[in-house]
Amino acid sequence: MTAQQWNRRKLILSSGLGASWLVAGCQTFAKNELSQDAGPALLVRKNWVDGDTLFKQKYATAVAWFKANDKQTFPASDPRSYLSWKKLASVHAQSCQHMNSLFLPWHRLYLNYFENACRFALQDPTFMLPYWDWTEKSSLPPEFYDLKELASKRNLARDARLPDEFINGKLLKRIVSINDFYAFYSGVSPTVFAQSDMMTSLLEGNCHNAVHTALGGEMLGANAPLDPIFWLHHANLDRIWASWYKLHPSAVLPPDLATGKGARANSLAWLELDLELSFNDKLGKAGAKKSLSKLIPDIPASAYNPLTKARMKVRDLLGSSLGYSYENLEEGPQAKANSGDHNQRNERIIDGISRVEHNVLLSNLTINQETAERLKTLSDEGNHASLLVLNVPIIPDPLVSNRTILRFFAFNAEEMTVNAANELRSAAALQRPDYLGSFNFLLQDHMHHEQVSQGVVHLNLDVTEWLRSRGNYERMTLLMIALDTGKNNAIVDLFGDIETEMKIQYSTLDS
Ligand SMILES: [Cu+2]
Repeated sequence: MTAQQWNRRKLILSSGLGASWLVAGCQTFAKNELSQDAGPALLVRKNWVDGDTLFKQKYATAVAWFKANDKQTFPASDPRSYLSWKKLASVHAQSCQHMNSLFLPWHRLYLNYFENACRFALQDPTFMLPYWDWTEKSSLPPEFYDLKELASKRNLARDARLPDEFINGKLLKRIVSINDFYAFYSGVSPTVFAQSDMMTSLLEGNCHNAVHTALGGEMLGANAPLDPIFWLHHANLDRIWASWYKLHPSAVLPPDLATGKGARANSLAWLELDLELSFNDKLGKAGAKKSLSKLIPDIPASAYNPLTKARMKVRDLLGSSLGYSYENLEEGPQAKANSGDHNQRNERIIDGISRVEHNVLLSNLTINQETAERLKTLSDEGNHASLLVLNVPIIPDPLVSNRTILRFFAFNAEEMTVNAANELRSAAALQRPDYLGSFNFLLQDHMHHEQVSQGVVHLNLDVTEWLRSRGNYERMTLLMIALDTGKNNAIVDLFGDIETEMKIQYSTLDS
Protein backbone atom coordinates (compact mmCIF):
# COMPACT_ATOMS: atom_id res chain seq x y z
CA MET A 1 0.00 0.00 0.00
CA THR A 2 1.38 3.38 -0.94
CA ALA A 3 1.40 6.27 1.50
CA GLN A 4 -1.30 7.94 -0.51
CA GLN A 5 -3.60 4.93 -0.37
CA TRP A 6 -2.86 4.62 3.28
CA ASN A 7 -3.91 8.19 3.99
CA ARG A 8 -7.00 7.82 1.86
CA ARG A 9 -8.03 4.79 3.82
CA LYS A 10 -7.52 6.63 7.07
CA LEU A 11 -9.59 9.48 5.78
CA ILE A 12 -12.44 7.18 4.83
CA LEU A 13 -12.35 5.57 8.21
CA SER A 14 -12.31 8.80 10.12
CA SER A 15 -15.08 10.36 8.07
CA GLY A 16 -17.28 7.29 7.99
CA LEU A 17 -18.57 4.86 10.54
CA GLY A 18 -15.13 4.29 11.92
CA ALA A 19 -14.88 7.82 13.18
CA SER A 20 -17.17 7.54 16.17
CA TRP A 21 -15.37 4.65 17.81
CA LEU A 22 -11.95 5.99 17.03
CA VAL A 23 -12.79 9.31 18.58
CA ALA A 24 -14.55 7.66 21.48
CA GLY A 25 -11.47 5.59 22.14
CA CYS A 26 -9.21 8.62 22.08
CA GLN A 27 -11.41 10.71 24.32
CA THR A 28 -11.86 8.06 26.92
CA PHE A 29 -8.25 7.14 27.12
CA ALA A 30 -6.41 10.29 26.24
CA LYS A 31 -4.88 10.51 29.69
CA ASN A 32 -3.92 6.89 29.87
CA GLU A 33 -2.67 6.60 26.35
CA LEU A 34 0.55 4.69 26.10
CA SER A 35 3.07 7.42 26.27
CA GLN A 36 6.46 7.19 24.62
CA ASP A 37 7.98 8.51 27.83
CA ALA A 38 6.79 5.53 29.76
CA GLY A 39 9.30 3.43 27.82
CA PRO A 40 8.75 0.01 26.36
CA ALA A 41 9.95 -1.86 29.42
CA LEU A 42 6.73 -1.02 31.23
CA LEU A 43 4.65 -3.11 28.84
CA VAL A 44 5.04 -6.57 30.25
CA ARG A 45 3.24 -9.76 29.32
CA LYS A 46 2.59 -11.80 32.43
CA ASN A 47 2.26 -15.48 33.20
CA TRP A 48 -1.41 -16.48 33.43
CA VAL A 49 -0.92 -18.50 36.62
CA ASP A 50 0.52 -15.49 38.46
CA GLY A 51 -2.48 -13.30 37.61
CA ASP A 52 -5.31 -12.41 39.98
CA THR A 53 -9.02 -12.78 39.24
CA LEU A 54 -9.30 -9.35 37.67
CA PHE A 55 -6.38 -10.06 35.32
CA LYS A 56 -7.98 -13.31 34.15
CA GLN A 57 -11.44 -11.82 33.90
CA LYS A 58 -10.14 -9.16 31.53
CA TYR A 59 -9.04 -11.74 29.02
CA ALA A 60 -12.33 -13.63 29.35
CA THR A 61 -14.24 -10.39 28.75
CA ALA A 62 -12.26 -9.61 25.62
CA VAL A 63 -12.90 -13.12 24.26
CA ALA A 64 -16.61 -12.73 24.99
CA TRP A 65 -16.63 -9.40 23.12
CA PHE A 66 -15.14 -11.00 19.99
CA LYS A 67 -17.49 -13.98 20.19
CA ALA A 68 -20.51 -11.72 20.50
CA ASN A 69 -19.24 -9.96 17.41
CA ASP A 70 -19.54 -13.21 15.43
CA LYS A 71 -23.27 -12.55 15.55
CA GLN A 72 -22.81 -9.19 13.85
CA THR A 73 -22.82 -6.67 16.60
CA PHE A 74 -21.88 -4.25 13.85
CA PRO A 75 -22.96 -4.04 10.21
CA ALA A 76 -20.55 -5.51 7.66
CA SER A 77 -19.64 -2.02 6.46
CA ASP A 78 -18.28 -1.12 9.91
CA PRO A 79 -14.58 -1.92 10.42
CA ARG A 80 -15.42 -3.23 13.87
CA SER A 81 -17.21 -6.16 12.26
CA TYR A 82 -13.80 -7.58 11.31
CA LEU A 83 -12.88 -7.96 14.95
CA SER A 84 -14.91 -11.11 15.45
CA TRP A 85 -13.63 -14.33 17.02
CA LYS A 86 -14.13 -16.36 13.85
CA LYS A 87 -12.62 -13.79 11.52
CA LEU A 88 -9.60 -13.37 13.75
CA ALA A 89 -9.14 -17.17 13.79
CA SER A 90 -9.48 -17.37 10.02
CA VAL A 91 -6.44 -15.10 9.74
CA HIS A 92 -4.39 -18.06 10.96
CA ALA A 93 -5.95 -20.40 8.40
CA GLN A 94 -5.32 -17.92 5.61
CA SER A 95 -1.87 -16.60 6.24
CA CYS A 96 0.02 -18.46 8.99
CA GLN A 97 3.64 -19.50 8.54
CA HIS A 98 5.10 -22.76 9.78
CA MET A 99 8.28 -24.77 9.19
CA ASN A 100 10.32 -21.82 8.07
CA SER A 101 12.06 -18.78 9.51
CA LEU A 102 8.82 -16.76 9.43
CA PHE A 103 7.06 -19.02 11.94
CA LEU A 104 8.01 -16.89 14.94
CA PRO A 105 7.87 -13.42 13.28
CA TRP A 106 4.47 -14.09 11.66
CA HIS A 107 2.92 -15.31 14.90
CA ARG A 108 4.35 -12.27 16.70
CA LEU A 109 2.63 -9.98 14.19
CA TYR A 110 -0.60 -11.90 14.75
CA LEU A 111 -0.38 -11.78 18.56
CA ASN A 112 0.41 -8.09 18.50
CA TYR A 113 -2.63 -7.39 16.38
CA PHE A 114 -4.81 -9.53 18.64
CA GLU A 115 -3.48 -7.91 21.79
CA ASN A 116 -4.44 -4.51 20.46
CA ALA A 117 -7.81 -5.79 19.35
CA CYS A 118 -8.31 -6.89 22.99
CA ARG A 119 -7.39 -3.38 24.15
CA PHE A 120 -10.02 -2.00 21.88
CA ALA A 121 -12.63 -4.57 22.93
CA LEU A 122 -11.95 -3.79 26.59
CA GLN A 123 -11.42 -0.08 25.98
CA ASP A 124 -8.33 -0.57 28.09
CA PRO A 125 -4.97 0.52 26.67
CA THR A 126 -3.10 -1.18 29.51
CA PHE A 127 -4.20 -4.70 28.60
CA MET A 128 -1.33 -7.12 27.96
CA LEU A 129 -1.75 -10.61 26.56
CA PRO A 130 -1.00 -13.28 29.19
CA TYR A 131 1.15 -16.31 28.42
CA TRP A 132 0.89 -19.96 29.47
CA ASP A 133 4.25 -21.27 30.62
CA TRP A 134 3.64 -24.98 30.05
CA THR A 135 7.02 -26.07 31.35
CA GLU A 136 6.23 -24.54 34.70
CA LYS A 137 2.67 -25.86 34.88
CA SER A 138 1.93 -28.43 32.22
CA SER A 139 -1.78 -28.94 32.82
CA LEU A 140 -4.20 -26.48 31.30
CA PRO A 141 -5.06 -23.70 33.79
CA PRO A 142 -8.47 -24.51 35.38
CA GLU A 143 -10.10 -21.29 34.17
CA PHE A 144 -9.95 -22.70 30.64
CA TYR A 145 -12.45 -25.31 31.80
CA ASP A 146 -14.38 -23.23 34.35
CA LEU A 147 -15.05 -19.94 32.58
CA LYS A 148 -17.53 -20.41 29.75
CA GLU A 149 -15.80 -17.77 27.61
CA LEU A 150 -12.52 -19.71 27.79
CA ALA A 151 -13.84 -23.26 27.50
CA SER A 152 -13.51 -25.16 24.22
CA LYS A 153 -13.91 -28.72 22.97
CA ARG A 154 -10.64 -30.45 23.84
CA ASN A 155 -9.17 -33.90 24.34
CA LEU A 156 -7.00 -32.98 27.29
CA ALA A 157 -8.78 -33.83 30.53
CA ARG A 158 -8.75 -31.43 33.44
CA ASP A 159 -5.50 -31.69 35.42
CA ALA A 160 -3.97 -34.04 32.82
CA ARG A 161 -0.38 -33.15 32.04
CA LEU A 162 1.03 -32.42 28.61
CA PRO A 163 3.38 -35.15 27.33
CA ASP A 164 6.64 -34.79 29.22
CA GLU A 165 8.64 -36.04 26.24
CA PHE A 166 7.90 -32.78 24.38
CA ILE A 167 7.39 -30.32 27.20
CA ASN A 168 10.05 -30.21 29.88
CA GLY A 169 12.55 -27.83 31.37
CA LYS A 170 15.59 -29.69 30.10
CA LEU A 171 14.34 -29.48 26.52
CA LEU A 172 13.61 -25.78 26.92
CA LYS A 173 17.18 -25.18 28.13
CA ARG A 174 18.43 -27.02 25.09
CA ILE A 175 16.27 -24.90 22.79
CA VAL A 176 17.39 -21.56 24.17
CA SER A 177 21.01 -22.76 23.99
CA ILE A 178 20.93 -23.21 20.20
CA ASN A 179 23.31 -20.71 18.67
CA ASP A 180 22.45 -21.24 15.03
CA PHE A 181 19.88 -19.25 13.09
CA TYR A 182 18.52 -22.12 11.01
CA ALA A 183 18.39 -24.59 13.84
CA PHE A 184 16.43 -22.20 16.01
CA TYR A 185 14.09 -20.68 13.42
CA SER A 186 12.74 -23.76 11.65
CA GLY A 187 14.61 -23.47 8.39
CA VAL A 188 14.81 -20.74 5.81
CA SER A 189 12.07 -18.82 4.13
CA PRO A 190 10.98 -20.32 0.84
CA THR A 191 9.96 -16.87 -0.36
CA VAL A 192 13.41 -15.34 -0.02
CA PHE A 193 15.82 -18.05 -0.91
CA ALA A 194 15.86 -19.99 -4.11
CA GLN A 195 16.64 -23.08 -2.16
CA SER A 196 13.33 -23.88 -0.56
CA ASP A 197 14.53 -25.56 2.56
CA MET A 198 11.64 -26.00 4.97
CA MET A 199 12.70 -27.35 8.26
CA THR A 200 11.04 -28.03 11.57
CA SER A 201 13.00 -26.97 14.64
CA LEU A 202 13.07 -28.46 18.12
CA LEU A 203 10.84 -25.63 19.33
CA GLU A 204 8.23 -26.07 16.62
CA GLY A 205 8.42 -29.87 16.34
CA ASN A 206 8.28 -30.44 20.09
CA CYS A 207 6.71 -27.71 22.26
CA HIS A 208 4.59 -26.07 19.58
CA ASN A 209 3.21 -29.17 17.89
CA ALA A 210 2.79 -31.18 21.10
CA VAL A 211 0.63 -28.57 22.81
CA HIS A 212 -1.62 -28.38 19.76
CA THR A 213 -1.98 -32.15 19.43
CA ALA A 214 -2.30 -32.87 23.16
CA LEU A 215 -5.09 -30.32 23.56
CA GLY A 216 -6.90 -31.58 20.48
CA GLY A 217 -10.23 -30.16 19.35
CA GLU A 218 -9.92 -26.77 17.67
CA MET A 219 -6.20 -26.63 18.43
CA LEU A 220 -5.51 -29.35 15.87
CA GLY A 221 -6.62 -27.56 12.76
CA ALA A 222 -5.99 -24.40 10.82
CA ASN A 223 -8.55 -22.46 12.86
CA ALA A 224 -6.75 -23.28 16.11
CA PRO A 225 -7.19 -19.71 17.45
CA LEU A 226 -10.87 -20.52 18.05
CA ASP A 227 -9.62 -22.10 21.28
CA PRO A 228 -8.83 -19.17 23.62
CA ILE A 229 -5.72 -20.97 24.91
CA PHE A 230 -4.11 -20.66 21.45
CA TRP A 231 -3.07 -17.05 22.10
CA LEU A 232 -1.48 -17.87 25.47
CA HIS A 233 0.33 -20.87 23.99
CA HIS A 234 1.81 -18.77 21.21
CA ALA A 235 2.62 -15.96 23.62
CA ASN A 236 4.79 -18.48 25.46
CA LEU A 237 6.54 -19.48 22.23
CA ASP A 238 7.04 -15.77 21.59
CA ARG A 239 8.52 -15.45 25.08
CA ILE A 240 10.96 -18.27 24.36
CA TRP A 241 11.94 -16.48 21.15
CA ALA A 242 12.50 -13.26 23.14
CA SER A 243 14.69 -15.22 25.57
CA TRP A 244 16.71 -16.78 22.77
CA TYR A 245 17.08 -13.48 20.92
CA LYS A 246 18.69 -11.90 23.97
CA LEU A 247 21.04 -14.81 24.50
CA HIS A 248 22.36 -15.12 20.93
CA PRO A 249 23.07 -11.72 19.42
CA SER A 250 25.39 -13.24 16.83
CA ALA A 251 22.82 -15.71 15.49
CA VAL A 252 19.80 -13.47 15.04
CA LEU A 253 20.21 -12.96 11.29
CA PRO A 254 20.49 -15.61 8.58
CA PRO A 255 23.94 -16.34 7.18
CA ASP A 256 24.28 -16.87 3.48
CA LEU A 257 23.15 -20.21 2.16
CA ALA A 258 25.39 -20.31 -0.85
CA THR A 259 28.71 -19.40 0.67
CA GLY A 260 28.18 -20.31 4.29
CA LYS A 261 29.57 -16.92 5.24
CA GLY A 262 27.77 -14.31 7.24
CA ALA A 263 26.73 -12.53 4.08
CA ARG A 264 24.53 -9.52 4.41
CA ALA A 265 22.54 -10.12 1.25
CA ASN A 266 20.42 -12.83 2.80
CA SER A 267 20.08 -11.01 6.07
CA LEU A 268 18.76 -7.94 4.37
CA ALA A 269 16.37 -9.89 2.18
CA TRP A 270 15.00 -11.62 5.27
CA LEU A 271 14.64 -8.36 7.17
CA GLU A 272 12.72 -6.73 4.34
CA LEU A 273 10.14 -9.50 3.97
CA ASP A 274 6.57 -8.33 4.37
CA LEU A 275 4.37 -10.36 6.63
CA GLU A 276 0.67 -10.02 6.34
CA LEU A 277 -2.53 -10.93 8.12
CA SER A 278 -5.26 -12.03 5.72
CA PHE A 279 -8.60 -13.63 6.35
CA ASN A 280 -11.73 -14.77 4.64
CA ASP A 281 -15.30 -14.88 5.76
CA LYS A 282 -15.64 -18.65 5.57
CA LEU A 283 -13.17 -19.58 8.30
CA GLY A 284 -10.44 -20.22 5.81
CA LYS A 285 -12.11 -23.00 3.86
CA ALA A 286 -13.44 -21.24 0.80
CA GLY A 287 -13.95 -17.74 -0.41
CA ALA A 288 -11.58 -15.04 -1.46
CA LYS A 289 -8.61 -14.17 0.66
CA LYS A 290 -8.74 -10.58 1.88
CA SER A 291 -5.95 -8.54 3.28
CA LEU A 292 -6.72 -7.28 6.74
CA SER A 293 -4.29 -4.43 6.18
CA LYS A 294 -6.51 -3.07 3.42
CA LEU A 295 -9.74 -3.36 5.35
CA ILE A 296 -8.67 -2.38 8.79
CA PRO A 297 -5.07 -1.27 8.57
CA ASP A 298 -4.10 -0.11 12.02
CA ILE A 299 -7.39 -0.02 13.79
CA PRO A 300 -8.38 -0.31 16.52
CA ALA A 301 -4.80 -0.33 17.52
CA SER A 302 -3.79 3.19 16.60
CA ALA A 303 -5.45 4.61 19.65
CA TYR A 304 -3.62 2.15 21.89
CA ASN A 305 -0.36 1.23 20.28
CA PRO A 306 1.05 2.96 17.21
CA LEU A 307 3.12 -0.12 16.39
CA THR A 308 0.19 -2.30 15.46
CA LYS A 309 -0.29 -3.10 11.81
CA ALA A 310 -1.76 -5.99 9.89
CA ARG A 311 1.26 -5.88 7.63
CA MET A 312 4.81 -5.47 8.85
CA LYS A 313 8.35 -6.24 7.83
CA VAL A 314 10.36 -8.85 9.68
CA ARG A 315 12.80 -6.11 10.73
CA ASP A 316 10.06 -4.31 12.64
CA LEU A 317 9.14 -7.42 14.59
CA LEU A 318 12.55 -8.38 15.92
CA GLY A 319 13.84 -8.04 19.46
CA SER A 320 11.92 -5.51 21.47
CA SER A 321 10.81 -3.47 18.42
CA LEU A 322 7.15 -3.78 19.37
CA GLY A 323 7.79 -2.27 22.77
CA TYR A 324 6.84 -5.06 25.14
CA SER A 325 8.73 -7.61 27.14
CA TYR A 326 7.94 -10.58 29.36
CA GLU A 327 7.67 -10.91 33.09
CA ASN A 328 10.11 -13.76 33.00
CA LEU A 329 12.62 -14.72 30.31
CA GLU A 330 14.33 -18.08 30.11
CA GLU A 331 17.94 -18.17 31.09
CA GLY A 332 20.65 -20.02 29.26
CA PRO A 333 24.28 -19.88 28.29
CA GLN A 334 25.15 -16.51 26.82
CA ALA A 335 26.61 -16.99 23.36
CA LYS A 336 30.27 -16.32 22.97
CA ALA A 337 30.83 -12.82 21.64
CA ASN A 338 32.57 -12.87 18.29
CA SER A 339 33.92 -10.33 15.89
CA GLY A 340 30.47 -8.96 15.27
CA ASP A 341 29.26 -10.59 12.11
CA HIS A 342 26.60 -13.26 11.87
CA ASN A 343 27.23 -16.90 12.44
CA GLN A 344 28.33 -18.99 9.54
CA ARG A 345 26.92 -22.09 8.02
CA ASN A 346 29.72 -24.55 7.91
CA GLU A 347 29.91 -26.81 4.93
CA ARG A 348 31.39 -29.72 6.81
CA ILE A 349 28.76 -32.37 6.89
CA ILE A 350 28.99 -35.87 8.20
CA ASP A 351 26.90 -37.96 5.92
CA GLY A 352 25.86 -41.55 6.14
CA ILE A 353 24.05 -44.16 4.13
CA SER A 354 20.49 -44.55 5.29
CA ARG A 355 18.36 -47.63 4.94
CA VAL A 356 15.11 -48.89 6.35
CA GLU A 357 14.97 -52.20 8.17
CA HIS A 358 11.82 -53.51 9.81
CA ASN A 359 10.29 -50.02 9.69
CA VAL A 360 13.24 -48.49 11.49
CA LEU A 361 15.38 -45.93 9.70
CA LEU A 362 19.09 -46.52 10.17
CA SER A 363 21.93 -44.31 9.07
CA ASN A 364 25.54 -45.32 9.40
CA LEU A 365 27.87 -42.42 9.91
CA THR A 366 31.59 -42.69 10.08
CA ILE A 367 33.62 -40.21 12.02
CA ASN A 368 37.31 -40.64 11.34
CA GLN A 369 40.03 -39.51 13.71
CA GLU A 370 40.43 -36.13 12.05
CA THR A 371 36.71 -35.37 12.05
CA ALA A 372 36.35 -36.50 15.64
CA GLU A 373 39.07 -34.11 16.77
CA ARG A 374 37.67 -31.26 14.74
CA LEU A 375 34.20 -31.91 16.18
CA LYS A 376 35.53 -31.81 19.69
CA THR A 377 37.33 -28.53 19.10
CA LEU A 378 34.27 -27.02 17.45
CA SER A 379 31.97 -27.94 20.26
CA ASP A 380 34.45 -26.78 22.90
CA GLU A 381 34.48 -23.42 21.16
CA GLY A 382 30.72 -23.14 21.54
CA ASN A 383 29.65 -23.97 17.99
CA HIS A 384 26.49 -25.70 16.98
CA ALA A 385 25.72 -29.14 15.52
CA SER A 386 22.44 -30.27 13.99
CA LEU A 387 21.10 -33.65 13.03
CA LEU A 388 19.19 -33.07 9.81
CA VAL A 389 16.52 -35.61 9.01
CA LEU A 390 15.28 -35.05 5.50
CA ASN A 391 12.12 -36.27 3.76
CA VAL A 392 10.25 -37.70 6.69
CA PRO A 393 6.89 -38.73 5.22
CA ILE A 394 3.70 -37.25 6.61
CA ILE A 395 1.07 -39.88 7.30
CA PRO A 396 -1.96 -38.88 5.22
CA ASP A 397 -4.51 -40.21 7.72
CA PRO A 398 -4.82 -37.34 10.21
CA LEU A 399 -5.99 -39.68 12.97
CA VAL A 400 -2.82 -41.75 12.80
CA SER A 401 -0.61 -38.75 12.08
CA ASN A 402 -1.79 -37.02 15.27
CA ARG A 403 -0.86 -40.03 17.35
CA THR A 404 2.51 -40.61 15.74
CA ILE A 405 5.75 -39.49 17.31
CA LEU A 406 9.36 -39.91 16.22
CA ARG A 407 12.34 -40.73 18.42
CA PHE A 408 16.00 -40.51 17.53
CA PHE A 409 18.96 -42.38 18.97
CA ALA A 410 22.62 -42.87 18.16
CA PHE A 411 24.66 -45.98 18.83
CA ASN A 412 28.29 -46.80 18.77
CA ALA A 413 27.58 -49.85 16.70
CA GLU A 414 27.02 -50.87 13.13
CA GLU A 415 23.44 -51.93 13.39
CA MET A 416 20.45 -52.15 15.59
CA THR A 417 18.45 -55.29 15.79
CA VAL A 418 14.68 -55.13 15.76
CA ASN A 419 14.64 -56.33 19.36
CA ALA A 420 16.79 -53.45 20.44
CA ALA A 421 14.50 -51.05 18.59
CA ASN A 422 11.61 -52.43 20.60
CA GLU A 423 13.35 -51.39 23.80
CA LEU A 424 13.30 -47.83 22.57
CA ARG A 425 9.51 -47.66 22.72
CA SER A 426 9.28 -47.22 26.49
CA ALA A 427 9.40 -43.98 28.44
CA ALA A 428 12.63 -45.21 30.04
CA ALA A 429 14.31 -45.00 26.62
CA LEU A 430 14.26 -41.19 26.94
CA GLN A 431 16.75 -41.45 29.79
CA ARG A 432 19.30 -43.37 27.70
CA PRO A 433 22.57 -41.54 26.98
CA ASP A 434 22.12 -42.31 23.28
CA TYR A 435 18.70 -40.60 23.07
CA LEU A 436 18.93 -37.60 20.74
CA GLY A 437 15.43 -36.16 20.77
CA SER A 438 11.86 -36.54 19.60
CA PHE A 439 9.42 -34.99 17.19
CA ASN A 440 5.67 -34.61 17.28
CA PHE A 441 3.58 -34.40 14.10
CA LEU A 442 0.90 -31.79 13.70
CA LEU A 443 -2.19 -32.13 11.56
CA GLN A 444 -1.46 -31.24 7.96
CA ASP A 445 -4.49 -29.01 7.95
CA HIS A 446 -2.86 -26.80 10.59
CA MET A 447 -0.09 -25.89 8.15
CA HIS A 448 -2.79 -25.68 5.52
CA HIS A 449 -0.88 -24.58 2.47
CA GLU A 450 1.72 -25.38 -0.14
CA GLN A 451 4.29 -26.10 2.52
CA VAL A 452 3.24 -29.69 3.10
CA SER A 453 2.14 -30.48 -0.44
CA GLN A 454 5.20 -32.64 -1.02
CA GLY A 455 4.00 -34.91 1.75
CA VAL A 456 7.25 -34.75 3.68
CA VAL A 457 8.83 -32.70 6.44
CA HIS A 458 12.47 -32.02 7.25
CA LEU A 459 13.67 -31.88 10.83
CA ASN A 460 16.54 -30.07 12.48
CA LEU A 461 17.53 -31.52 15.84
CA ASP A 462 20.17 -29.88 17.92
CA VAL A 463 22.83 -32.48 18.86
CA THR A 464 25.54 -30.15 20.12
CA GLU A 465 25.53 -31.37 23.70
CA TRP A 466 25.42 -34.97 22.62
CA LEU A 467 28.42 -34.59 20.29
CA ARG A 468 30.29 -32.72 22.99
CA SER A 469 29.89 -35.52 25.48
CA ARG A 470 30.26 -38.41 23.05
CA GLY A 471 32.45 -37.04 20.30
CA ASN A 472 34.87 -39.96 20.29
CA TYR A 473 32.78 -42.24 18.11
CA GLU A 474 34.42 -43.84 15.15
CA ARG A 475 31.33 -45.37 13.73
CA MET A 476 27.82 -44.72 14.81
CA THR A 477 24.35 -45.65 13.80
CA LEU A 478 21.68 -43.00 13.88
CA LEU A 479 18.26 -44.50 14.30
CA MET A 480 14.75 -43.17 13.89
CA ILE A 481 11.60 -44.94 14.99
CA ALA A 482 8.00 -43.82 14.50
CA LEU A 483 5.62 -44.82 17.29
CA ASP A 484 1.84 -44.86 17.49
CA THR A 485 0.98 -43.48 20.93
CA GLY A 486 -2.61 -44.62 20.45
CA LYS A 487 -1.46 -48.25 20.10
CA ASN A 488 0.88 -48.72 23.03
CA ASN A 489 3.76 -47.16 21.10
CA ALA A 490 3.68 -49.76 18.33
CA ILE A 491 6.28 -49.12 15.64
CA VAL A 492 4.66 -47.46 12.63
CA ASP A 493 5.54 -48.36 9.06
CA LEU A 494 6.37 -44.85 7.97
CA PHE A 495 8.71 -45.04 5.04
CA GLY A 496 7.28 -46.94 2.10
CA ASP A 497 9.06 -45.74 -1.02
CA ILE A 498 10.28 -42.45 0.37
CA GLU A 499 14.01 -41.93 0.55
CA THR A 500 14.69 -40.45 3.94
CA GLU A 501 18.17 -39.46 4.98
CA MET A 502 19.95 -38.36 8.10
CA LYS A 503 23.10 -36.32 8.37
CA ILE A 504 24.93 -34.17 10.86
CA GLN A 505 25.83 -30.61 10.01
CA TYR A 506 27.52 -28.05 12.13
CA SER A 507 27.75 -24.30 11.97
CA THR A 508 30.44 -22.16 13.48
CA LEU A 509 30.59 -18.77 15.07
CA ASP A 510 34.04 -17.85 13.83
CA SER A 511 34.33 -14.93 11.50
CU1 LIG B 1 0.41 -22.93 16.71
